[in-house]
Amino acid sequence: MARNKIALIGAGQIGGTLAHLAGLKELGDVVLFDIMEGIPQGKALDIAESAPVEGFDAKFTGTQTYEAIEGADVVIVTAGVPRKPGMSRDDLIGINLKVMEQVGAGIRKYAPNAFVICITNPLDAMVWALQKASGLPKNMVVGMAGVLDSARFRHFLAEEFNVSVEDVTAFVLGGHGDTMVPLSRYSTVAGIPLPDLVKMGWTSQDRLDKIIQRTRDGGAEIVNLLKTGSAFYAPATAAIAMADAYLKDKKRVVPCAAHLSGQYGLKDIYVGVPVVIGAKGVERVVEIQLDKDERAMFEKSVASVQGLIEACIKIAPDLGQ
Ligand code: A3D
Repeated sequence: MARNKIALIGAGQIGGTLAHLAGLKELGDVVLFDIMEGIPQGKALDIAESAPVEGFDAKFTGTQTYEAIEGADVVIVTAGVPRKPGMSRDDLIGINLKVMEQVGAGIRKYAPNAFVICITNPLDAMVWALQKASGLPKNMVVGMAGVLDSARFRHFLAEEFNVSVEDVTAFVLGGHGDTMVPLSRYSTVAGIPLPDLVKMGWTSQDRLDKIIQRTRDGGAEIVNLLKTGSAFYAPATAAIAMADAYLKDKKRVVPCAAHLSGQYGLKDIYVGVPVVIGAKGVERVVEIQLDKDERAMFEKSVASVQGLIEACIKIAPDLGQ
């Protein structure tokens, strides 16, 4: 059986980390594509040279040509620019939309059967544009955000309760951004929902609200610390978990920016919802019941994603067809 092939479009901070993780986990051979000459080649060689020490077998190739991604099973897209302190994710739309059009054309030509995971920001609008530009089936194109956002929430909760991160589950909905909707009643410690933990005196509602806000601002917190880019270790890990679910047909239930065609009363939009990922890509969108407050927060988040998609259509009217 041939090894899987994983194409990484964008070999920057996240792209390099993705390549290293894909190697360590032996997910397959890795092709790093970037417009910057030497960067993907240098990272590919550096990671290949770590393989004898770690003891993993995978081939790493750096390239500036789309032909090299031919036949990829998974494509993970980080191409574009990240934000700097003071910038919102939405400020990136002009540059990154053009990048999605180029990348989409490359995927359409050389990797039309791949499962495509978009990470480029502003996430929900960019994955929408990437699906349109690539023409791939909607269930085969997803955005990574919810796995990262819920991992941030889990980390903060585990610290608050002084328990293992493994026993904390967290649930977030909506767009990746300031309007994301962390859902307390579906987030648990070993199955005990957060509102019950407040009643049990493990934390106060006030402290929980602060953790929720910190989760929403999780990306900005890291941008402000790094000053020269945005988070890359946790975003890469999150996308690799999604690739792994697809390649191994794990049928994992994870929050992703997925295409909606009527679910949650929405059409032709990508937004963060729980989905099942298996060998057929997004195999199912999980529709949960939202209470009045949750619905209102979700609608606010959806409105902000819709605004970004409209901005994309203004810049590139063809995508709206
Ligand atoms: P960075 O280290 O700058 O890497 C981006 C790479 O893309 C660079 O090496 C560029 O040369 C390359 N690139 C630019 N244009 C093209 C093009 N047309 N074709 C191919 N490659 C190109 O950024 P990063 O890796 O830190 O972040 C990548 C993206 O992910 C940014 O848009 C971030 O905002 C985004 N991001 C998203 C999340 C989510 O949770 C969704 C988290 C963190 C970062």
